[in-house]
Amino acid sequence: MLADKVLEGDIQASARLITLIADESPRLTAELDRIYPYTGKAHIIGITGSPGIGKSTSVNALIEVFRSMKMKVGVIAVDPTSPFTGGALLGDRIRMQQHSLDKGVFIRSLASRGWQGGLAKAAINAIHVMDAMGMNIILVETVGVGQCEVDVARFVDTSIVILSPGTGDEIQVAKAGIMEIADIFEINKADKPGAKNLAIEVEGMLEMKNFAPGEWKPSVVLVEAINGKGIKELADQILKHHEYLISSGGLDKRRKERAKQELIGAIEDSVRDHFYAMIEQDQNLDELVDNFVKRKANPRSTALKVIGQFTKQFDKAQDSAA
Ligand SMILES: Nc1nc2c(ncn2[C@@H]2O[C@H](COP(=O)(O)OP(=O)(O)OP(=O)(O)O)[C@@H](O)[C@H]2O)c(=O)[nH]1
Ligand SMILES: [Mg+2]
Repeated sequence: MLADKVLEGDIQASARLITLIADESPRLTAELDRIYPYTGKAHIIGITGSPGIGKSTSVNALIEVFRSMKMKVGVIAVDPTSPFTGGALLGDRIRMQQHSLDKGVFIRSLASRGWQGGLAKAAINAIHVMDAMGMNIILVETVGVGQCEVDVARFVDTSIVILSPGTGDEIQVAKAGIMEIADIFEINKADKPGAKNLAIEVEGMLEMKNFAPGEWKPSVVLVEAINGKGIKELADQILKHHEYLISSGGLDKRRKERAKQELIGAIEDSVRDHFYAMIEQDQNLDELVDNFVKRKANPRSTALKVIGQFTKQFDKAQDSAA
């Protein structure tokens, strides 16, 4: 099993397992079952922001800081806009190549095949693999374009949102509810005019929110990722947030919520699989559709009928599996 090698920290086996995840291989369930008990140790950090804002440059710089602290660092670059073999991620790979000989750094990309929900799930499973192989820090880079980064954000411990001056991003942030997911705001490209004003603006937005005593108030850090400026401060805030999560009990809360989401996802998957398998085999379905088309039955009652049939067959399948 690949999973056994993953648990020994084997880079090649881990890379292959992540490929299986991307391919949605049927072998996956058994492999993931094997590693699951060994997950939950890593500090998972999400980094999101518009295309070209400096996510990869920041990740690259953060790798250096965490490596100097002797931590092992995993990176997952999630790209919902390009296909699996797309060129967009190549740039990231080249940029991060300086770390390619370092055994304490493991970088993988996941790109979309057009099914967003699947991509978030793939990212979460890739996080599990990196966690199980012994990475202390896992950085997850997602482009802030839609639902996907919000989905992934629910699966991280610390969420960094990058903004930069002159992009009009702050309006997007306020609108898209990203304000709610950020634990740290990184104002990148601080070498450009307007960075300080943007930081003040974001701090102003934060002032309008009410924080309970002892609650984490998102920090705003000015960074020039390209020159490594402010990266140490960013890393300090990341570690400070982790300490806060541990001391406040927030980490357990987030992990419980995550476990719940994963369970719901697993239930949905398994119901969907059985359901489609049943529909494929069911001759009765044609008749139901006909009645439906001829307006002899309405959609809701037809659906309930089909679900009733499904439940019976599902029970039967469970009995024979037991
Ligand atoms: N002036 C300036 N440019 C920067 C800074 N950080 C990154 N850049 C430049 O911004 C461009 C995009 O950087 P990336 O790190 O690839 O941005 P990204 O957010 O990962 O981009 P995608 O993954 O394509 O969404 C590159 O040309 C970087 O050199 C900075 O602090 N200042
Ligand atoms: Mg990038």
